[in-house]
Amino acid sequence: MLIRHAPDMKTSEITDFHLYLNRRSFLLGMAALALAPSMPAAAAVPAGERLKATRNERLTVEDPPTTFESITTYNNFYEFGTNKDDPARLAHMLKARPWTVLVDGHVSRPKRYDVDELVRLSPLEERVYRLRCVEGWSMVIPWIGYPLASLIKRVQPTSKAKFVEFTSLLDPQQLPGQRQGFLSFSSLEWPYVEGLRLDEALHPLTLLTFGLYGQVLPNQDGAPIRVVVPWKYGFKSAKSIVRIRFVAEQPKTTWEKAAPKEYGFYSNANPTVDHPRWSQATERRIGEFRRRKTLMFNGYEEQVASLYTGMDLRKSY
Ligand SMILES: Nc1nc2c(c(=O)[nH]1)N[C@H]1C(S)=C(S)[C@@H](COP(=O)(O)O)O[C@H]1N2
Ligand SMILES: [Mo]
Repeated sequence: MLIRHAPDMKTSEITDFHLYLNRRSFLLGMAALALAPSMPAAAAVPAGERLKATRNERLTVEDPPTTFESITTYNNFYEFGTNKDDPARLAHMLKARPWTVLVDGHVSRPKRYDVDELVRLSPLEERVYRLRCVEGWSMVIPWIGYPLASLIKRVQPTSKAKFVEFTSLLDPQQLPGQRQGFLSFSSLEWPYVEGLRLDEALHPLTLLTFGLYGQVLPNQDGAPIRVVVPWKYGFKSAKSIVRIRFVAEQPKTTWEKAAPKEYGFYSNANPTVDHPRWSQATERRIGEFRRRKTLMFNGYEEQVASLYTGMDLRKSY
């Protein structure tokens, strides 16, 4: 996101800083190639364990789903590298089970959950959602999960809880992108941290996911547990979560810390608010040729606009 050029970008818009990053990326990439023991070639995506769910027709979009192949081979998961095919190539390094998630902070019933306990906490639904990446591409993904609100109600936030912070796994052994010098730039702080306002986290569209396309989440898509917030840019949907913390202050997110002018806390998909370096008016749906118009709140305006009444979405980008 920070480095890759959005398709709409003009060369003149690329700052020296980003040119520097790209050159550095290339050189480091060459160095890594020279040093790395022979990496396994891109393996075919293995068939995952089945995960049963009931389709929620009401909250399923009509757009045809992106192919399983694309959903699992074209990814953003910087813990494995910045190229779209890095996660599919390297995500086998992640051990998604056993796995626990600490749910704590301002709640009456904090608890460390085993992920398999979380899977069974509430009935699993299949919901086909759009995913719009801030870089200008989009997908349609049949997720399996249940509303994050079900878990939130279970742990009972206190009146002090105003925001929810999501923390992804920190483990350079399993996540090579967290190793010193592996990525082309050092501007990202690990672990990956994201956040939502409590009312956004409680919104019925916000999904805690464990699978997609009828099977458990492939590692590259955020196994074993990932939050999905379909009206926001993709980076708000943190992968491989180990902690969900209820806090009083707005969390400092990874991308906000890296480039505050480019990636705000809200990051609602909005065709009328451009990224400083490119337009957000259109997107390329993976698998399609022509660009589509980006929809306000990624097409979920009717359901979520009321969360933001009275807010200036240019300021709270
Ligand atoms: N932990 C973590 N979560 C992450 C990311 C990441 O780099 N690390 N990338 C984000 C971005 S930028 C996008 S667009 C989506 C991509 O999800 P997908 O690869 O399943 O399509 O994951 C988001 N969640
Ligand atoms: Mo993204």
